[in-house]
Amino acid sequence: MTRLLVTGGAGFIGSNFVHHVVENTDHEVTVLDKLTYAGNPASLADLPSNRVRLVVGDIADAELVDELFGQVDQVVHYAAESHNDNSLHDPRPFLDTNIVGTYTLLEAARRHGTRFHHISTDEVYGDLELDDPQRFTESTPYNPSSPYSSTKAGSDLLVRAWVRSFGVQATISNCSNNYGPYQHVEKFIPRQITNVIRGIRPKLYGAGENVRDWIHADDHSSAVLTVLEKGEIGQTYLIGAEGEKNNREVIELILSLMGQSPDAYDHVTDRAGHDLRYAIDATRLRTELGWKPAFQDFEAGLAATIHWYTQNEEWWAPAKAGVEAFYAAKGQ
Ligand code: NAD
Ligand code: TDX
Repeated sequence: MTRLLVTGGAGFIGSNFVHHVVENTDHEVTVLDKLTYAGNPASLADLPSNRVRLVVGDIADAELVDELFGQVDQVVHYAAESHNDNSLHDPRPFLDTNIVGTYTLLEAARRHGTRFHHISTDEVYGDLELDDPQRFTESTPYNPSSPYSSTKAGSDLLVRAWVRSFGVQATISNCSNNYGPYQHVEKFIPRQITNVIRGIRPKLYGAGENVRDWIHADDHSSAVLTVLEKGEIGQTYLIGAEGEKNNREVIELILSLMGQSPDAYDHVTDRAGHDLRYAIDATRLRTELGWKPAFQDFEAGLAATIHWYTQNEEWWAPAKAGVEAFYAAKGQ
């Protein structure tokens, strides 16, 4: 039995990871989460209290972080400000959490000698042309575009420096776009699903040619567990499941799966600096660590996600009106 500290475990991917850990291991989990607008204790509510404990606090609180590192064997660091559109509106919290928060955790990992896994994103590599035959690999140079992705890139570089300079026992993974249950309604897929449920037309930024490489959050979780168990200290692993789709295709598929006409959506103001395409080559993770995704069929995974939002309106309804007001003020 391993005692895990999961930062950001009340957010979208962190809570999916905690469910995955409870179902597939005998680990005990302490979640450290500030419960920002993006954190929701209801995402952990059905988990056994003898396996999962929630501590409400900030990863930049050095005293609290030090105390918690003294109680666990390994740390998985999901906590972040995660939404690009918010980072264009107000970048400051992204610096405080993604940079200073990660620094605070690394200092504790250094003091305690704790195994540390840092969760990051493919957005640190910038974007690709639509017809570029190459995909991102572990050696692609960093070239982030937004305040969000630049602070994630900064946090990755801090981890690498703490490994090299101080011998911190850390690994990094950079994953592509996740979908699944418990994702905040500000994000693309849940926003469109809940729009359709509410009778609002889905909103596509610009022409919708932008490509994202979709992976189910549960496959992200199994990949992270694999890296924790078999990853080599100091290494970076890219996580992806060959899920490239452009936004127009995704919005049309959501509409069709929900029994609507596939063209019943609006084109709205594009995102400033909008990255064109992300695409992951996960060869290292597959060949060196033997990982493979369980969700191979995007349409089936999306249908299950639509079903979850249809069945769990009380989970997302409190955030919906505020999110739509934020977007409406920007013509989105
Ligand atoms: P999210 O916004 O849904 O959740 C973030 C969680 O972190 C929330 O529970 C929030 O309360 C918590 N948090 C924020 N600031 C905190 C602080 N200072 N102290 C403690 N807790 C704090 O984000 P997500 O989409 O689940 O992303 C989780 C991680 O995965 C992030 O590091 C993100 O960069 C990375 N990632 C996300 C995706 C994606 O598609 N969403 C893809 C690749 C990587
Ligand atoms: O209403 C919308 N309409 C739309 O066309 C929204 C909210 C988004 N979009 C577009 C923008 C993107 O091209 O959909 C795509 C996906 O948008 P987001 O859900 O905001 O995700 P993205 O910006 O790609 O970033 C996500 O994946 C990488 C996560 O939010 C990040 O945390 C992760 O690092």
